[in-house]
Amino acid sequence: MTAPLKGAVIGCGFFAQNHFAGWRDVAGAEIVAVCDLDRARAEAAARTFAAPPRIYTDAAALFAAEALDFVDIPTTMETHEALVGLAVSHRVPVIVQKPFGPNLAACRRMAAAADAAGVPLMVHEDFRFQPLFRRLKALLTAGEIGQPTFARLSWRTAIDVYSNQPYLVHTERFMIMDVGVHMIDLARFLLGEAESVFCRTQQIKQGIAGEDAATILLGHRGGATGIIDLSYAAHRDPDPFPQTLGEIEGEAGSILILPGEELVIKGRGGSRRERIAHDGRPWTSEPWRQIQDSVVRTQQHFVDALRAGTEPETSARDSLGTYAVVEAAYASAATGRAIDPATL
Ligand code: NAD
Ligand code: 89Y
Repeated sequence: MTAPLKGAVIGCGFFAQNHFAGWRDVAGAEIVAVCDLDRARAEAAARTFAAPPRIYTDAAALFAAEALDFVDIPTTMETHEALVGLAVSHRVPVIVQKPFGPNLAACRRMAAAADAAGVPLMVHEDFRFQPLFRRLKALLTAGEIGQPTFARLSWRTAIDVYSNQPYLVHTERFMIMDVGVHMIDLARFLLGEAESVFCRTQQIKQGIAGEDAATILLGHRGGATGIIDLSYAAHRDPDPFPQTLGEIEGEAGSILILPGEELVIKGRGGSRRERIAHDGRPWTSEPWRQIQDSVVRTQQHFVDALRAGTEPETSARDSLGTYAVVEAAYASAATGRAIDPATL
């Protein structure tokens, strides 16, 4: 049997708890070291493993001491360029959480550095690995609804996101960076690249630094129109967090994404409903289960790609397409004009 790949996790905060649980379920990898500026967080993380990993508070010391096959970086975006640069300088393959970087220029610098060094770099973009979106993609690929003509991806909630992720109060590029990146990646995954982006942003909650709602109109290269609507200030009963709802229409049918991970399909195979099942992992819980399942699938995809020597779906190179749309959305919101991401 091939030995498991040895990995380290840098960043042991809120969302990293899902990464630790996820790594325990991934085949072909083991975590040998954890690192956080806050020693208590790294120690707590180490205690969650049956074979406790070594503990670091300094990423440079971690890379100097450990022989690693990969590093996982679930820290916030402003730290990514320095940490990815460190990993690349040690020729250690990286999976880094979304948002990839705070702007397109930073994303391009990270992608170029990894490319020049021949070091694999993947963005942990997990929504497309949710079983629901794998099923949706399979239906589109099979031609169930014909050529897509329209899609709406909707994320509207009023959960108190600020308790678990307090840095979001101070983030100037907020809603589009935090959840918009997931929706833009999904739109590219399902409908292909966008050549026109129009966006309007709103700040509804008082006292935060950035936008907490955004509506983005996409013109896709194949001719389809896409709408992405996002809000952290949408008061609903029941609150659908963290579900992405919406619909896709094609020349021969449609697929609705309803609450409860239900697809309503009218297509070449007739009309029917499908409910998407969870993976049944004992450590997942509502309302996060849909995202938690996708964390493990994202990590497994990274490990499988490393072992096979193939480019992962959300490689740095591919993700530049997502972050060009992000940049275009902010530029559109600032100017009131539609922007072609290819011009940025
Ligand atoms: P957090 O602030 O709770 O955790 C980040 C941790 O990184 C902190 O403990 C901090 O001390 C540590 N850290 C920062 N710089 C470091 C460095 N140089 N060396 C070592 N440790 C360092 O943040 P979070 O809420 O866990 O979010 C982390 C990332 O995960 C964000 O980018 C967020 O957008 C993303 N996220 C993704 C999803 C998803 O579904 N994919 C969900 C939630 C959060
Ligand atoms: O930060 C967000 C994300 O990426 O997924 C869910 C989240 O944690 C809160 O909406």
